[in-house]
This record gives sequence, structure tokens and C-alpha cells, in this order.
Amino acid sequence: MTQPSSTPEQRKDFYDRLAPQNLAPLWEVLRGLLPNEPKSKAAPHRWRYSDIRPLLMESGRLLTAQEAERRVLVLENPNFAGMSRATSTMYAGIQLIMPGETAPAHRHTPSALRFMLEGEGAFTAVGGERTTMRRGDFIITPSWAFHDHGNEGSDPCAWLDGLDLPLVSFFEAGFNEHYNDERQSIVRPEGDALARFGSGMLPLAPVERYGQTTPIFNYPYERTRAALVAAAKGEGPDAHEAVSLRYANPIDGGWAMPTMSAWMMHLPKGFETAPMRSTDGIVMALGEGALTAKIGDRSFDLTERDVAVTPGWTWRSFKATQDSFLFCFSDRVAQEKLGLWREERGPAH
Ligand code: 1HN
Repeated sequence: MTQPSSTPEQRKDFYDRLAPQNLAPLWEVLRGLLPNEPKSKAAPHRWRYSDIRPLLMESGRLLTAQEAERRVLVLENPNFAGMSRATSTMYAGIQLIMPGETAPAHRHTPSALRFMLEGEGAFTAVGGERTTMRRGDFIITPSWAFHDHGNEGSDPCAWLDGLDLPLVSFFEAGFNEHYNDERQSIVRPEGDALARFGSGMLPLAPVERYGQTTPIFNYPYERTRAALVAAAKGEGPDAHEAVSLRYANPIDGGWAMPTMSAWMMHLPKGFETAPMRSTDGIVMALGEGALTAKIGDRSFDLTERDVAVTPGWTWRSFKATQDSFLFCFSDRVAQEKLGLWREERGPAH
């Protein structure tokens, strides 16, 4: 057998003849295609709410919610400028709705979640039902469900939006449609979904409401917080996860949404978690308290309403300086379904 051999010039000449045929040599790119472990392109980052808020309020004086359709300041990862991404797969933004405004009804295949940050009197409507959005509430807009927001109070209302937009655009599976009115018709009283699906009970007849998404579209903070505080007193915090509970779909016990996982981590004052990492990049918003987040080689102090990002496969740990409640979301559920999700836990101290 003769061993093939070539000079760099010969290879270059060969590659130059491949390109016009839309062909390429795998061996030149294999290492990049298949790293030994993930190396996220996203950067660890923290947005201070105190920096965002004045700009958000300024946007409230520049244009109406109707004009904007959604008045949002997008949280762009420093490594993804202009790409509307907080992590590699998750969109995040801070939305503002002023008293008397309506963010008109529409629907799209990307799913959305909200974590309420500020103000009283805002509502969101989904599936013919309204829910009042209170601070710390976790609110869901299922894929392809009409949704509109309004503010009937006297405060500016602001929340964190999370969408699976980068995932959906990767699949090139995005559709969007406007409703025939600014607000959708309301066919159910407020609280109906929570009563039917969120009371530890379920309707006798099988229900098909939003496909793979939970039929509960507001998980009130009051309940979430009480559960976390009680769990902290019971078994106590886990070395890595402190006290973490996930928002679940009562129909099948799985995650609340098919493409985005959401959970809340409670750290009692003084508690410090041991480092861990997972393949999902995580968007985090501090609902209550104060903590220091170590993310990769960065360290960020978070106060209430600050948002931070942990890129995928990046070590993270937290130390609470006050009783803290950290809302988190990521693409974990999608990775789990595809058999890709992994985590690694560092030694507990
Ligand atoms: C959207 O529909 C909302 O409904 C918020 O509040 C942010 C970002 C991109 C595309 C659709 C909302 C959005 C969005």
C-alpha cells in the first residue's frame, strides 16, 4: 500500500476545486464541529435593574405599547450583540406597560414566559382568561395561544420576558398571527385555570388545552414562596441547588413548557451553594433578597430584580447575603427530551 501524501499547496489546490462544487473537507473542521466538551459562545453577564429602569421608563415616554406592539428592552448577551439572545438559545427582555395601555393580542409558535418584576394592575390574557400579574408571579404564554397584556392600574408595570425564539428560529419553525381585535374575548372568570388545574386536583374528563404546555398560566408567587420556605424548614437546602422547586405541568408532572424549563431557587440568608454546571445556559432574575453569583471566572452581586446569565457548561455557585428567591429559566427541558442534558457537581463543602 502506498501512503497518500501531499504538500500544503496541493491540499489548497484541492480545496479550491471543492468549493465551487459546494463541497468541503471535513478533516479541516472536525475539531471545531466536535469539541471534547461544550464551550459556550455566551458570556456570563449581569444587568442591574437600577440601570435598566430609567431607560425603560424613557422608552415609555418615547412610544406607546400599541405602537411598539411590545415595548421591550432586549437583554442582549455581550457576545451576541444584535442577535436578541441572552444565552445561545434563550431570548430575554424587560417589558413595560404604562397605565391604560394595551399590548395588542397576537399569537406565535415561539413560547413565552414572564416573571413579574414591578407594579400593580397589569394583566395578561391567555385562552380567553385574564390573570392579574403580581410581583414574583410566573406566567406562561403557550405556543400559538393568543395573548394580550393590559394595565388597568396607576403604576408602570414591568416584567422579564423569556422566549425560545433562538431555538424556534434554528428550526425555522416560526409562525405569527394578529388577532382581529386589540384584546381577545374573555370567556372564563379570572382564577378558573388555577382552580381547575392548580389545586392538586384535576378535571375528571381529560383536558386538551395547550398541547404540551401546562394549562395553568399563572403560578402565583405567594404559593411558590410559601412552598420554598416550608421546604427549607423541612429537609433543608441541598448543597448544590439550595432549595429548588420547578414549575410543573400538573397533567403529566413534567416541566411546565415543552421548550423552556423554569424553576425557583431559595437560599436562606448566609447559605452558599457548592459549584455545579450543566449544559443548559440559564437566565436568572432575583425576585427577592440579595446574593453573590459566581459564574465562570466572574462574580456578580445581585439585588432585587437584577438579571444574570450563566452560559452552558459554566460553573456556577451562589452565596446569599439575604433570604433569596432566584427565578431561573433555560432550555433544559428541550435538551432532556433530546437526550443531551448533562450536569456536573463539584465537591460539596
Ligand atoms: C412577544 O409576543 C412578547 O407577548 C414579548 O409580550 C416579547 C419578543 C419577541 C417576539 C414576541 C409578548 C416578544 C414577543
